[in-house]
Amino acid sequence: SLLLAVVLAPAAVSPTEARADNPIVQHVYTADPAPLVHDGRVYLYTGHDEDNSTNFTMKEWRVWSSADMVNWTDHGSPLSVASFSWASANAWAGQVVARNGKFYWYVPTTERATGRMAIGVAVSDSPTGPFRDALGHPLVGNGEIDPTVFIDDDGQAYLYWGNPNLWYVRLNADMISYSGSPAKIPLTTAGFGTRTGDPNRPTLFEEGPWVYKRGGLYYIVYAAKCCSEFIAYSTAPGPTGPWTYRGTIMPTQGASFTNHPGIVDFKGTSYFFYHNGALPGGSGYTRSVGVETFSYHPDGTIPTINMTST
Ligand code: FUB
Repeated sequence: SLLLAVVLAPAAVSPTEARADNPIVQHVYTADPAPLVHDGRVYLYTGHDEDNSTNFTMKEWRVWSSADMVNWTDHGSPLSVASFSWASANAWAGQVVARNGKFYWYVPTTERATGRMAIGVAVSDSPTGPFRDALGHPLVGNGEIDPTVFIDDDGQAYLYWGNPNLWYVRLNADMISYSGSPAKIPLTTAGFGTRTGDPNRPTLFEEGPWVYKRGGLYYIVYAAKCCSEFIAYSTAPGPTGPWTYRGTIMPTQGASFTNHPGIVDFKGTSYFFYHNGALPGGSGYTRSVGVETFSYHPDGTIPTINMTST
């Protein structure tokens, strides 16, 4: 049986007192965290693992928010597989980005016509929805998963995604179309570390990319080396590379076999979101999202971050 949620009205806690209780959500299983800082709150977008210990059973995405990283408000599920007329199953790892007063939610889900994963985009006037399918068809097809979106200082938006390859494309200003063809980011060992034991996958990159910029440095954080995934990262001088492997951030996945990163700064503190199987009944298919605080080293590198609940 699951515990009660940490889902209450926001309380007055100063940023220096901020702490995180883990797992953040304790009444349902959650996975694939994607935080968004907007207007003084952290919005946390997650998947929802149904209680099934033998495969991914994910029908909807969910939204939570907090003004203090302690008390979280449950905003329910404003987007599900059923929101996409062309989709049939699998509400996998997405991300929301704000632009021009709208909120765009990029998600991988199964395309009914092909039976393969595809990336759709939903739009809303509010970070908590309701969200509606912006296109009526996938934005990216061909079995692709795990989109992350980054808007650079010059306004150019980039969509990245992938497993086993890592792709990017330049989004147009409307955020629901793109220019040019998707490009493969070269998965070199210098860029993404060395994997042993699988000649088809010489680098550590597995899935779940999360791209952002800090202090002029571009970061791509990702799940490494299935199927005891850890979180690793690479950096680059620009949004399209060249990427340099920087090492492990979170070495473990708890009782899960996947892990999945999301990073934001909020009220002066840096937060690292992840998932594991820490709730009662937790497993690789019944995951829960946690968060840890961390401080960048002066050179911009990220310290090792350990889970405080597993
Ligand atoms: O939650 C389903 C899939 O598992 C995600 O798309 C991957 O990133 C992994 O977490």
